[in-house]
Amino acid sequence: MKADVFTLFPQWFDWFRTQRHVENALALGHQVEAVDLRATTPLKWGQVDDTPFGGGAGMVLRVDVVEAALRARYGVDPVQLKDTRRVIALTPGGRQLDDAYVGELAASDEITLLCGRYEGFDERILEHFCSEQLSIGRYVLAGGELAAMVVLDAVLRKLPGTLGKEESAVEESFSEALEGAPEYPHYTRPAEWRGWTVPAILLSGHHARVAEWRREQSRMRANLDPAHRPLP
Ligand code: 6GU
Repeated sequence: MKADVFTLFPQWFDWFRTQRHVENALALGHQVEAVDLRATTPLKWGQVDDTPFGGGAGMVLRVDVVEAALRARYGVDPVQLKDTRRVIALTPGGRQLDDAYVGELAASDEITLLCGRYEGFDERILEHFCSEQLSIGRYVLAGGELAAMVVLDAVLRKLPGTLGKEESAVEESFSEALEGAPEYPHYTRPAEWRGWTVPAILLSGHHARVAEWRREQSRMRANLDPAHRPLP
């Protein structure tokens, strides 16, 4: 996986790279690169955004600035670029991120994430340079950077070998292995604390029965919690 993040705040991603599973992914040869939109701006004084036509608050990321950044990076017209790789704009109104979407991205060799700032993107960026728009939920962030980190966190941990234990990303909340249901409850030592005990089945050593209990618990959670309905 090679992920390029176009941003006005590339240094934010220095911290992101120090996260354990991100470090692991990088050590395995995966790449996360923050590309500074300001570095290639065709405008004097390093300008990257401008006031919206028609008036209104805030600033809008310019189409010429994003075109220059994409061209410099990939050496092709960004209008064609989006046909050969996923160029994803991070917008509050985009396709909502879920486990299936994360899986699609994790299966891609290369992805590009575009972070808007201030009021967002000139619409022509979205229309002509992007294959899609992605949102991490129905609320508004001040910029796409934190959303990009959420996406990359979720995507990188799906790549084989980035988590401590290989199978830990398979049977987890909302995964196909659990039929889209939330994960079953976990317990560890001490087996009793303030009179709070652990389900006896987990201490029994019967692996098949433990697996059955977990599936049952997961299904129960899916039915009890309307926010965690199973996949259709
Ligand atoms: Cl991807 N960007 C911004 N700016 N706000 C968001 C978002 C993205 N997803 C939810 N809110």
